[in-house]
Amino acid sequence: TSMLNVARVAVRDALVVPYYQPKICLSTGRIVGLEALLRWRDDLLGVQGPDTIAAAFEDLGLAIAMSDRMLGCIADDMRRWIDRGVPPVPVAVNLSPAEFRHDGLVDRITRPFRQRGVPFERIELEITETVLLGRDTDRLAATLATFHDHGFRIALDDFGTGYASLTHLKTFPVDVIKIDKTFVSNLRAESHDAAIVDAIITLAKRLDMAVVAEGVEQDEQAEYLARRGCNYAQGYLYSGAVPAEAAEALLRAGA
Ligand code: G
Ligand code: G
Ligand code: MN
Ligand code: NA
Repeated sequence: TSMLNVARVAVRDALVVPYYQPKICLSTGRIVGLEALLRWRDDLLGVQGPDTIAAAFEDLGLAIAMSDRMLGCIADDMRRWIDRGVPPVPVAVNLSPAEFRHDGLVDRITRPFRQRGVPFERIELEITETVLLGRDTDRLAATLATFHDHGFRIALDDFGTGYASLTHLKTFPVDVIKIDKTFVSNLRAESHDAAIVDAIITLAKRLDMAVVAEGVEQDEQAEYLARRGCNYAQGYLYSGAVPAEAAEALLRAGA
């Protein structure tokens, strides 16, 4: 069955595409960014997310190929938006721990954007704390500093769910903290989650970092976050991840 899986994956590789979820400014309500999220359009299964496919790709040794395909598609989409005069916003790209185990990461990530003349300043690299786990810290700091020097922004994803988060904030060139959606989903004033969210926002501001709340589904959550000074929000309240054409329409309408 493993050969069968390899074959299926190879055949369907061309169906892996980025969808884009808007990032909203909580004070203006405008779209100020997009996050590229991997999707697999399958005729039988419908649209599938990373939960079902990413692990399979990784097991088959195709994590890098999948990432290269995502980056190529994202760079193509951004080039097309520039050419069509779509209001430009930064696009966030998720990097997996597997990618950090391979050499040539900086070259791999920069090439598709350089080839298409997409400015690196428009790319935000999202890194989870699991990427940082068990890695040579000095080497990782140097890699992230190189990305930063190129103009990429660095975001710490799923913040608060990982390990030794606070050390990472002073060791790595972090521009953005993304509050994990588990803290946002039960956000009520006086709750433990509210205390944690408040603390993350305060921390981000003191460190001069932007802060994004993920998984915002209700008006009350957005209002609470805005009141506390959270900069940006993503979530089904605004939009899930949508195909490139729909993202383009959102940018034209809302940016
Ligand atoms: O959008 P969704 O719920 O399906 O994403 C699930 C998880 O998969 C998220 O944590 C996200 O960070 C991760 N993910 C989504 N797209 C990509 C991608 O292109 N590359 C990597 N490495 N992870 C992704
Ligand atoms: O990279 P990251 O793990 O943060 O990816 C975000 C994940 O959260 C994606 O799988 C995305 O589809 C999902 N997501 C986005 N908005 C919402 C939301 O409002 N609620 C929930 N439960 N999940 C969301
Ligand atoms: Mn993310
Ligand atoms: Na996240």
